[in-house]
Amino acid sequence: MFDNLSVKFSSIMKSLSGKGKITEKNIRDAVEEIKISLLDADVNLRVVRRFINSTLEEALGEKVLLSVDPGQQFTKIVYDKMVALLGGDDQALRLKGKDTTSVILMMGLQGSGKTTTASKLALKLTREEGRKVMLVAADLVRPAAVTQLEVLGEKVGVRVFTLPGEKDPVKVAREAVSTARHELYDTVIIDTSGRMHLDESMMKEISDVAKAVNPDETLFVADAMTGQNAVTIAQEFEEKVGITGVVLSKFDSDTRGGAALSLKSVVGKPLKFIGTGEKPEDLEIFHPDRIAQRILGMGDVVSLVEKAQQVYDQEEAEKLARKMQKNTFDLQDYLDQLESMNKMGSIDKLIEMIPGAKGNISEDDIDMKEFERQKAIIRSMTKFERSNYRIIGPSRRKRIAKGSGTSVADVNRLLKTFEKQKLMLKKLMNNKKLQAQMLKNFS
Ligand SMILES: Nc1nc2c(ncn2[C@@H]2O[C@H](COP(=O)(O)OP(=O)(O)OP(=O)(O)O)[C@@H](O)[C@H]2O)c(=O)[nH]1
Ligand SMILES: [Mg+2]
Repeated sequence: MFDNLSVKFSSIMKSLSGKGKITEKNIRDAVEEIKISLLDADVNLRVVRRFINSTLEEALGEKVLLSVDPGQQFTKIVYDKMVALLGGDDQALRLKGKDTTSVILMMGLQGSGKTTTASKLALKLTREEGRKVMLVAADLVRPAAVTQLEVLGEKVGVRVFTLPGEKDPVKVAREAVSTARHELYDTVIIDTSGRMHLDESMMKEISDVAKAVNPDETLFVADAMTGQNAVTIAQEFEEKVGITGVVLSKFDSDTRGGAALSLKSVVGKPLKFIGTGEKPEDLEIFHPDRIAQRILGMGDVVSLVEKAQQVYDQEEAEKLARKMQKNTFDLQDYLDQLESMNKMGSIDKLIEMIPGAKGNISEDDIDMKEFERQKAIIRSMTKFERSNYRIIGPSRRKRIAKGSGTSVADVNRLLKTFEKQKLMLKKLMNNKKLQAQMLKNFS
Protein backbone atom coordinates (compact mmCIF):
# COMPACT_ATOMS: atom_id res chain seq x y z
CA MET A 1 0.00 0.00 0.00
CA PHE A 2 1.03 3.58 -0.66
CA ASP A 3 3.90 2.45 -2.86
CA ASN A 4 2.98 4.70 -5.76
CA LEU A 5 2.12 7.60 -3.56
CA SER A 6 5.36 7.24 -1.71
CA VAL A 7 7.42 7.27 -4.90
CA LYS A 8 5.66 10.40 -6.12
CA PHE A 9 5.95 12.23 -2.84
CA SER A 10 9.64 11.43 -2.59
CA SER A 11 10.29 12.92 -5.97
CA ILE A 12 8.25 16.05 -5.21
CA MET A 13 10.13 16.57 -1.97
CA LYS A 14 13.43 15.85 -3.64
CA SER A 15 12.82 18.55 -6.23
CA LEU A 16 12.65 21.09 -3.44
CA SER A 17 15.44 19.84 -1.26
CA GLY A 18 18.83 21.43 -1.34
CA LYS A 19 17.45 24.72 -2.57
CA GLY A 20 18.69 27.65 -0.54
CA LYS A 21 15.48 29.49 -1.16
CA ILE A 22 12.02 28.41 -2.12
CA THR A 23 9.85 30.71 -4.16
CA GLU A 24 6.11 30.94 -4.03
CA LYS A 25 5.99 29.33 -7.44
CA ASN A 26 8.11 26.37 -6.26
CA ILE A 27 5.63 25.80 -3.48
CA ARG A 28 2.58 26.17 -5.69
CA ASP A 29 4.04 23.72 -8.20
CA ALA A 30 4.88 21.19 -5.53
CA VAL A 31 1.45 21.48 -3.96
CA GLU A 32 -0.19 21.00 -7.35
CA GLU A 33 1.80 17.81 -7.82
CA ILE A 34 0.81 16.62 -4.39
CA LYS A 35 -2.80 17.23 -5.31
CA ILE A 36 -2.52 15.10 -8.44
CA SER A 37 -0.77 12.31 -6.51
CA LEU A 38 -3.47 12.23 -3.86
CA LEU A 39 -6.25 12.16 -6.42
CA ASP A 40 -4.40 9.36 -8.23
CA ALA A 41 -4.27 7.47 -4.96
CA ASP A 42 -8.06 7.62 -4.85
CA VAL A 43 -8.27 10.04 -1.96
CA ASN A 44 -11.63 11.72 -1.48
CA LEU A 45 -11.80 14.97 -3.43
CA ARG A 46 -12.98 17.06 -0.52
CA VAL A 47 -10.20 15.68 1.62
CA VAL A 48 -7.63 16.52 -1.04
CA ARG A 49 -8.91 20.08 -1.35
CA ARG A 50 -8.77 20.66 2.37
CA PHE A 51 -5.31 19.16 2.62
CA ILE A 52 -3.97 21.19 -0.27
CA ASN A 53 -5.43 24.47 0.92
CA SER A 54 -4.10 24.22 4.43
CA THR A 55 -0.68 23.05 3.23
CA LEU A 56 -0.44 25.93 0.80
CA GLU A 57 -1.51 28.44 3.38
CA GLU A 58 1.08 27.35 5.86
CA ALA A 59 3.89 26.81 3.37
CA LEU A 60 3.48 30.28 1.92
CA GLY A 61 3.27 31.86 5.31
CA GLU A 62 6.10 29.90 6.81
CA LYS A 63 9.12 31.74 7.97
CA VAL A 64 11.81 29.46 6.76
CA LEU A 65 13.96 28.74 9.72
CA LEU A 66 17.63 29.33 9.87
CA SER A 67 19.98 26.38 9.46
CA VAL A 68 17.23 24.26 8.03
CA ASP A 69 16.99 23.59 4.35
CA PRO A 70 13.73 25.24 3.18
CA GLY A 71 12.91 22.10 1.19
CA GLN A 72 13.03 20.12 4.40
CA GLN A 73 10.93 22.75 6.06
CA PHE A 74 8.30 22.30 3.38
CA THR A 75 8.48 18.54 3.82
CA LYS A 76 7.90 19.04 7.50
CA ILE A 77 4.76 21.06 6.83
CA VAL A 78 3.40 18.43 4.45
CA TYR A 79 4.29 15.75 6.96
CA ASP A 80 2.51 17.53 9.82
CA LYS A 81 -0.58 17.95 7.65
CA MET A 82 -0.45 14.30 6.68
CA VAL A 83 -0.22 13.19 10.30
CA ALA A 84 -3.21 15.38 11.13
CA LEU A 85 -5.11 13.99 8.17
CA LEU A 86 -4.49 10.50 9.45
CA GLY A 87 -5.81 11.41 12.86
CA GLY A 88 -2.93 12.98 14.75
CA ASP A 89 -2.10 10.83 17.74
CA ASP A 90 -2.42 7.09 18.16
CA GLN A 91 -5.87 6.13 19.31
CA ALA A 92 -5.95 3.38 21.87
CA LEU A 93 -9.01 1.26 22.52
CA ARG A 94 -11.14 2.74 25.23
CA LEU A 95 -11.80 -0.25 27.40
CA LYS A 96 -12.81 -0.36 31.05
CA GLY A 97 -10.54 -1.74 33.72
CA LYS A 98 -10.00 -5.44 34.16
CA ASP A 99 -12.27 -5.59 37.20
CA THR A 100 -15.27 -5.27 34.93
CA THR A 101 -16.33 -6.42 31.48
CA SER A 102 -15.75 -4.37 28.33
CA VAL A 103 -17.51 -5.11 25.08
CA ILE A 104 -16.09 -4.72 21.58
CA LEU A 105 -18.48 -5.06 18.67
CA MET A 106 -17.12 -5.82 15.21
CA MET A 107 -19.04 -4.75 12.16
CA GLY A 108 -18.52 -4.23 8.48
CA LEU A 109 -19.31 -5.45 5.03
CA GLN A 110 -19.17 -9.04 3.90
CA GLY A 111 -15.64 -10.32 3.68
CA SER A 112 -14.11 -7.15 5.07
CA GLY A 113 -12.17 -9.06 7.70
CA LYS A 114 -14.34 -8.91 10.83
CA THR A 115 -13.85 -12.49 11.95
CA THR A 116 -10.12 -12.48 11.29
CA THR A 117 -9.70 -9.13 13.01
CA ALA A 118 -11.75 -10.27 16.01
CA SER A 119 -9.36 -13.17 16.58
CA LYS A 120 -6.30 -11.00 15.97
CA LEU A 121 -7.56 -8.50 18.50
CA ALA A 122 -8.30 -11.28 20.98
CA LEU A 123 -4.70 -12.43 20.67
CA LYS A 124 -3.31 -8.93 21.02
CA LEU A 125 -5.33 -8.07 24.11
CA THR A 126 -4.52 -11.40 25.73
CA ARG A 127 -0.85 -11.40 24.96
CA GLU A 128 0.03 -7.73 25.26
CA GLU A 129 -2.37 -6.50 27.87
CA GLY A 130 -3.03 -9.64 29.84
CA ARG A 131 -6.76 -9.37 29.38
CA LYS A 132 -9.12 -12.28 29.71
CA VAL A 133 -10.93 -12.33 26.40
CA MET A 134 -14.03 -14.12 25.14
CA LEU A 135 -14.89 -14.24 21.46
CA VAL A 136 -18.57 -14.39 20.57
CA ALA A 137 -19.96 -16.03 17.45
CA ALA A 138 -22.90 -13.81 16.59
CA ASP A 139 -22.69 -14.27 12.85
CA LEU A 140 -25.60 -16.60 12.38
CA VAL A 141 -26.09 -15.91 8.70
CA ARG A 142 -23.18 -17.55 6.97
CA PRO A 143 -23.31 -21.30 7.64
CA ALA A 144 -19.61 -21.78 8.34
CA ALA A 145 -19.13 -18.56 10.28
CA VAL A 146 -19.38 -20.07 13.76
CA THR A 147 -16.94 -22.86 12.90
CA GLN A 148 -14.54 -20.33 11.37
CA LEU A 149 -14.45 -18.36 14.60
CA GLU A 150 -14.07 -21.52 16.65
CA VAL A 151 -11.06 -22.55 14.61
CA LEU A 152 -9.49 -19.11 14.90
CA GLY A 153 -10.28 -18.93 18.62
CA GLU A 154 -8.51 -22.20 19.21
CA LYS A 155 -5.52 -20.98 17.25
CA VAL A 156 -5.12 -17.92 19.46
CA GLY A 157 -6.11 -19.74 22.62
CA VAL A 158 -9.23 -17.75 23.33
CA ARG A 159 -12.61 -19.12 24.32
CA VAL A 160 -15.36 -18.81 21.72
CA PHE A 161 -18.90 -18.41 22.99
CA THR A 162 -21.63 -20.02 20.88
CA LEU A 163 -25.31 -20.78 21.34
CA PRO A 164 -25.95 -23.73 19.00
CA GLY A 165 -29.35 -23.61 17.38
CA GLU A 166 -30.00 -19.97 18.27
CA LYS A 167 -30.93 -17.79 15.29
CA ASP A 168 -31.10 -14.38 16.96
CA PRO A 169 -27.74 -12.61 17.21
CA VAL A 170 -29.13 -10.20 19.82
CA LYS A 171 -29.80 -13.11 22.15
CA VAL A 172 -26.38 -14.63 21.56
CA ALA A 173 -24.67 -11.32 22.24
CA ARG A 174 -26.67 -10.67 25.38
CA GLU A 175 -26.16 -14.17 26.72
CA ALA A 176 -22.43 -13.98 25.98
CA VAL A 177 -21.97 -10.73 27.85
CA SER A 178 -23.83 -12.00 30.86
CA THR A 179 -21.77 -15.22 30.87
CA ALA A 180 -18.60 -13.16 30.56
CA ARG A 181 -19.59 -11.07 33.56
CA HIS A 182 -20.29 -14.17 35.63
CA GLU A 183 -17.09 -15.86 34.65
CA LEU A 184 -15.01 -12.73 35.06
CA TYR A 185 -13.93 -12.19 31.49
CA ASP A 186 -12.82 -8.57 31.19
CA THR A 187 -13.22 -8.35 27.42
CA VAL A 188 -15.90 -9.62 25.06
CA ILE A 189 -15.37 -9.39 21.31
CA ILE A 190 -18.52 -9.95 19.29
CA ASP A 191 -18.19 -11.07 15.68
CA THR A 192 -21.22 -10.24 13.58
CA SER A 193 -22.34 -11.19 10.13
CA GLY A 194 -21.23 -9.27 7.11
CA ARG A 195 -23.86 -7.00 5.72
CA MET A 196 -24.46 -4.80 2.78
CA HIS A 197 -25.11 -1.26 3.84
CA LEU A 198 -28.10 -1.02 1.55
CA ASP A 199 -29.81 -3.86 3.35
CA GLU A 200 -32.03 -2.08 5.89
CA SER A 201 -33.01 -5.14 7.87
CA MET A 202 -29.40 -6.22 8.30
CA MET A 203 -28.45 -2.72 9.44
CA LYS A 204 -31.28 -2.86 11.95
CA GLU A 205 -30.04 -6.19 13.23
CA ILE A 206 -26.53 -4.92 14.00
CA SER A 207 -28.00 -1.81 15.52
CA ASP A 208 -30.18 -4.00 17.77
CA VAL A 209 -27.13 -5.99 18.86
CA ALA A 210 -25.36 -2.74 19.68
CA LYS A 211 -28.29 -1.49 21.73
CA ALA A 212 -28.51 -4.78 23.60
CA VAL A 213 -24.87 -4.90 24.73
CA ASN A 214 -23.93 -1.23 24.78
CA PRO A 215 -20.39 -1.73 23.47
CA ASP A 216 -17.37 0.21 24.71
CA GLU A 217 -15.91 0.02 21.25
CA THR A 218 -17.80 -0.42 18.01
CA LEU A 219 -15.14 -1.16 15.43
CA PHE A 220 -15.90 -0.77 11.79
CA VAL A 221 -13.69 -3.07 9.75
CA ALA A 222 -12.96 -1.57 6.36
CA ASP A 223 -11.26 -3.47 3.60
CA ALA A 224 -8.49 -1.23 2.28
CA MET A 225 -9.10 -2.61 -1.17
CA THR A 226 -12.59 -1.17 -1.40
CA GLY A 227 -11.01 2.26 -1.83
CA GLN A 228 -13.30 5.28 -1.93
CA ASN A 229 -16.31 3.11 -1.29
CA ALA A 230 -15.09 2.27 2.20
CA VAL A 231 -15.61 5.89 3.16
CA THR A 232 -19.25 5.97 2.04
CA ILE A 233 -19.95 2.69 3.78
CA ALA A 234 -18.31 3.81 7.00
CA GLN A 235 -20.49 6.90 6.98
CA GLU A 236 -23.56 4.71 6.62
CA PHE A 237 -22.55 2.54 9.57
CA GLU A 238 -21.74 5.61 11.61
CA GLU A 239 -25.20 7.02 10.96
CA LYS A 240 -27.15 3.84 11.56
CA VAL A 241 -25.17 2.24 14.36
CA GLY A 242 -22.38 4.54 15.48
CA ILE A 243 -18.66 3.85 15.19
CA THR A 244 -15.97 4.44 17.79
CA GLY A 245 -13.04 3.37 15.65
CA VAL A 246 -11.99 1.96 12.32
CA VAL A 247 -9.84 -1.05 11.56
CA LEU A 248 -8.37 -0.99 8.10
CA SER A 249 -7.86 -4.58 7.01
CA LYS A 250 -5.71 -5.84 4.15
CA PHE A 251 -3.28 -3.00 4.58
CA ASP A 252 -0.72 -5.37 3.12
CA SER A 253 -2.56 -5.45 -0.17
CA ASP A 254 -1.45 -3.65 -3.25
CA THR A 255 -3.96 -0.82 -3.16
CA ARG A 256 -3.53 2.87 -3.67
CA GLY A 257 -4.39 3.85 -0.13
CA GLY A 258 -7.04 6.46 -0.75
CA ALA A 259 -9.38 4.92 1.80
CA ALA A 260 -6.85 5.10 4.58
CA LEU A 261 -6.21 8.73 3.82
CA SER A 262 -9.85 9.72 3.60
CA LEU A 263 -11.53 7.78 6.38
CA LYS A 264 -10.58 9.84 9.39
CA SER A 265 -11.20 13.10 7.68
CA VAL A 266 -14.62 12.22 6.25
CA VAL A 267 -16.06 9.95 8.90
CA GLY A 268 -14.45 11.76 11.78
CA LYS A 269 -13.61 8.51 13.58
CA PRO A 270 -10.07 7.43 14.34
CA LEU A 271 -8.30 4.58 12.64
CA LYS A 272 -7.21 2.35 15.48
CA PHE A 273 -5.67 -0.72 13.88
CA ILE A 274 -4.44 -2.00 10.56
CA GLY A 275 -4.56 -5.59 9.41
CA THR A 276 -1.26 -6.44 7.79
CA GLY A 277 -1.73 -10.07 6.80
CA GLU A 278 -3.79 -13.19 7.31
CA LYS A 279 -2.01 -14.52 10.38
CA PRO A 280 -3.31 -13.89 13.93
CA GLU A 281 -0.28 -11.71 14.72
CA ASP A 282 -0.89 -9.45 11.76
CA LEU A 283 -2.66 -6.62 13.53
CA GLU A 284 -0.87 -3.39 14.27
CA ILE A 285 -1.76 -0.24 16.11
CA PHE A 286 -2.30 2.52 13.59
CA HIS A 287 0.42 5.15 14.07
CA PRO A 288 -0.45 8.24 12.01
CA ASP A 289 3.13 9.54 12.21
CA ARG A 290 4.76 6.37 10.95
CA ILE A 291 2.26 5.95 8.16
CA ALA A 292 2.76 9.57 7.14
CA GLN A 293 6.51 9.02 7.00
CA ARG A 294 6.00 6.00 4.87
CA ILE A 295 3.68 7.83 2.50
CA LEU A 296 6.10 10.68 2.15
CA GLY A 297 8.95 8.24 1.64
CA MET A 298 10.92 10.37 4.01
CA GLY A 299 12.54 8.01 6.44
CA ASP A 300 14.02 10.13 9.15
CA VAL A 301 13.83 13.55 7.62
CA VAL A 302 11.30 14.80 10.09
CA SER A 303 13.19 13.86 13.19
CA LEU A 304 16.35 15.16 11.55
CA VAL A 305 14.80 18.57 11.02
CA GLU A 306 13.51 18.58 14.53
CA LYS A 307 16.90 17.56 15.89
CA ALA A 308 18.73 20.17 13.88
CA GLN A 309 16.49 22.83 15.31
CA GLN A 310 16.88 21.47 18.77
CA VAL A 311 20.65 21.15 18.67
CA TYR A 312 20.99 24.59 17.23
CA ASP A 313 18.85 26.20 19.88
CA GLN A 314 20.35 24.18 22.67
CA GLU A 315 23.99 24.84 21.79
CA GLU A 316 23.54 28.50 21.12
CA ALA A 317 21.41 29.03 24.15
CA GLU A 318 23.81 27.16 26.37
CA LYS A 319 26.79 29.16 25.16
CA LEU A 320 24.93 32.36 25.65
CA ALA A 321 23.73 31.34 29.06
CA ARG A 322 27.26 30.61 30.22
CA LYS A 323 28.42 34.02 29.02
CA MET A 324 25.52 35.68 30.66
CA GLN A 325 26.32 34.00 33.91
CA LYS A 326 29.93 35.09 33.80
CA ASN A 327 28.81 38.49 32.62
CA THR A 328 31.26 38.31 29.73
CA PHE A 329 28.61 38.85 27.11
CA ASP A 330 30.23 41.26 24.67
CA LEU A 331 29.55 42.89 21.32
CA GLN A 332 31.04 39.91 19.47
CA ASP A 333 28.50 37.65 21.19
CA TYR A 334 25.84 40.13 20.30
CA LEU A 335 26.95 39.99 16.67
CA ASP A 336 26.96 36.18 16.76
CA GLN A 337 23.45 36.30 18.03
CA LEU A 338 22.36 38.72 15.35
CA GLU A 339 23.98 36.59 12.69
CA SER A 340 22.36 33.42 13.84
CA MET A 341 18.99 34.99 14.06
CA ASN A 342 16.40 34.80 11.43
CA LYS A 343 13.02 36.24 12.28
CA MET A 344 13.01 34.48 15.57
CA GLY A 345 15.73 35.86 17.77
CA SER A 346 17.82 33.50 19.83
CA ILE A 347 17.73 35.97 22.65
CA ASP A 348 13.99 36.09 22.42
CA LYS A 349 13.86 32.35 22.46
CA LEU A 350 16.19 32.18 25.38
CA ILE A 351 14.05 34.64 27.25
CA GLU A 352 11.07 32.47 26.58
CA MET A 353 12.86 29.46 27.96
CA ILE A 354 13.34 31.12 31.29
CA PRO A 355 10.15 31.15 33.26
CA GLY A 356 9.43 34.59 34.57
CA ALA A 357 12.03 36.35 32.46
CA LYS A 358 9.69 37.53 29.79
CA GLY A 359 8.52 40.63 31.57
CA ASN A 360 12.04 41.55 32.64
CA ILE A 361 13.41 41.98 29.17
CA SER A 362 11.11 43.64 26.72
CA GLU A 363 11.16 42.99 23.03
CA ASP A 364 11.88 46.65 22.45
CA ASP A 365 15.34 46.07 23.81
CA ILE A 366 15.93 43.86 20.82
CA ASP A 367 14.56 45.78 17.87
CA MET A 368 14.20 43.35 15.00
CA LYS A 369 14.21 46.02 12.30
CA GLU A 370 17.60 47.29 13.29
CA PHE A 371 19.35 43.98 12.97
CA GLU A 372 21.01 44.57 9.64
CA ARG A 373 22.29 48.00 10.60
CA GLN A 374 23.55 46.71 13.92
CA LYS A 375 25.39 43.86 12.28
CA ALA A 376 27.13 46.25 9.90
CA ILE A 377 28.13 48.50 12.78
CA ILE A 378 29.67 45.73 14.86
CA ARG A 379 31.46 44.32 11.82
CA SER A 380 33.21 47.68 11.46
CA MET A 381 34.61 47.43 14.94
CA THR A 382 37.99 45.99 15.84
CA LYS A 383 38.23 42.82 17.86
CA PHE A 384 39.37 44.81 20.85
CA GLU A 385 36.42 47.17 20.57
CA ARG A 386 34.00 44.29 20.34
CA SER A 387 35.08 42.91 23.67
CA ASN A 388 35.56 46.29 25.36
CA TYR A 389 32.66 48.42 24.37
CA ARG A 390 33.42 51.08 26.96
CA ILE A 391 36.51 52.26 25.10
CA ILE A 392 34.46 53.23 22.05
CA GLY A 393 34.65 57.02 22.31
CA PRO A 394 33.58 59.78 19.86
CA SER A 395 36.38 59.34 17.33
CA ARG A 396 36.00 55.57 17.21
CA ARG A 397 32.25 56.06 16.80
CA LYS A 398 32.80 58.34 13.84
CA ARG A 399 35.15 55.81 12.20
CA ILE A 400 32.74 52.91 12.82
CA ALA A 401 29.79 54.88 11.43
CA LYS A 402 31.74 55.65 8.30
CA GLY A 403 32.94 52.09 7.90
CA SER A 404 29.48 50.66 8.25
CA GLY A 405 27.68 53.24 6.17
CA THR A 406 25.63 54.39 9.12
CA SER A 407 25.52 57.52 11.21
CA VAL A 408 27.08 58.25 14.58
CA ALA A 409 23.53 58.37 15.95
CA ASP A 410 23.05 54.80 14.77
CA VAL A 411 26.26 53.70 16.48
CA ASN A 412 25.22 55.50 19.65
CA ARG A 413 21.87 53.79 19.55
CA LEU A 414 23.44 50.38 19.09
CA LEU A 415 25.80 50.88 22.01
CA LYS A 416 22.95 52.09 24.16
CA THR A 417 20.83 49.11 23.23
CA PHE A 418 23.67 46.75 23.90
CA GLU A 419 24.45 48.33 27.25
CA LYS A 420 20.84 48.23 28.26
CA GLN A 421 20.60 44.62 27.29
CA LYS A 422 23.74 43.72 29.13
CA LEU A 423 22.37 45.41 32.22
CA MET A 424 19.13 43.54 31.89
CA LEU A 425 20.96 40.27 31.51
CA LYS A 426 23.04 41.05 34.54
CA LYS A 427 19.95 41.84 36.54
CA LEU A 428 18.44 38.65 35.34
CA MET A 429 21.51 36.67 36.25
CA ASN A 430 21.52 38.07 39.75
CA ASN A 431 18.14 36.59 40.24
CA LYS A 432 19.15 33.24 41.71
CA LYS A 433 15.79 31.70 41.26
CA LEU A 434 15.67 32.43 37.56
CA GLN A 435 19.21 31.23 37.20
CA ALA A 436 18.42 27.92 38.79
CA GLN A 437 15.45 27.51 36.55
CA MET A 438 17.52 28.29 33.52
CA LEU A 439 20.24 25.81 34.41
CA LYS A 440 17.56 23.23 34.91
CA ASN A 441 16.39 23.88 31.38
CA PHE A 442 19.79 22.95 30.07
CA SER A 443 20.45 19.89 32.15
N1 LIG B 1 -3.89 -10.15 3.44
C1 LIG B 1 -4.82 -9.97 4.37
N2 LIG B 1 -5.92 -10.71 4.36
C2 LIG B 1 -6.86 -10.48 5.29
C3 LIG B 1 -6.70 -9.47 6.28
N3 LIG B 1 -7.78 -9.48 7.07
C4 LIG B 1 -8.59 -10.46 6.59
N4 LIG B 1 -8.04 -11.07 5.53
C5 LIG B 1 -8.60 -12.15 4.71
O1 LIG B 1 -9.84 -11.72 4.18
C6 LIG B 1 -10.73 -12.80 4.07
C7 LIG B 1 -12.04 -12.46 4.77
O2 LIG B 1 -11.81 -12.34 6.14
P1 LIG B 1 -12.93 -12.59 7.24
O3 LIG B 1 -12.34 -12.27 8.54
O4 LIG B 1 -13.53 -13.92 7.07
O5 LIG B 1 -13.97 -11.48 6.83
P2 LIG B 1 -15.41 -11.24 7.43
O6 LIG B 1 -15.66 -9.80 7.42
O7 LIG B 1 -15.54 -11.92 8.74
O8 LIG B 1 -16.30 -11.95 6.35
P3 LIG B 1 -17.85 -12.36 6.50
O9 LIG B 1 -18.00 -12.94 7.83
O10 LIG B 1 -18.09 -13.31 5.39
O11 LIG B 1 -18.62 -11.10 6.32
C8 LIG B 1 -10.03 -13.98 4.70
O12 LIG B 1 -9.47 -14.76 3.67
C9 LIG B 1 -8.93 -13.35 5.52
O13 LIG B 1 -7.81 -14.21 5.66
C10 LIG B 1 -5.49 -8.69 6.25
O14 LIG B 1 -5.25 -7.77 7.04
N5 LIG B 1 -4.60 -8.97 5.26
MG1 LIG C 1 -16.92 -13.22 9.41
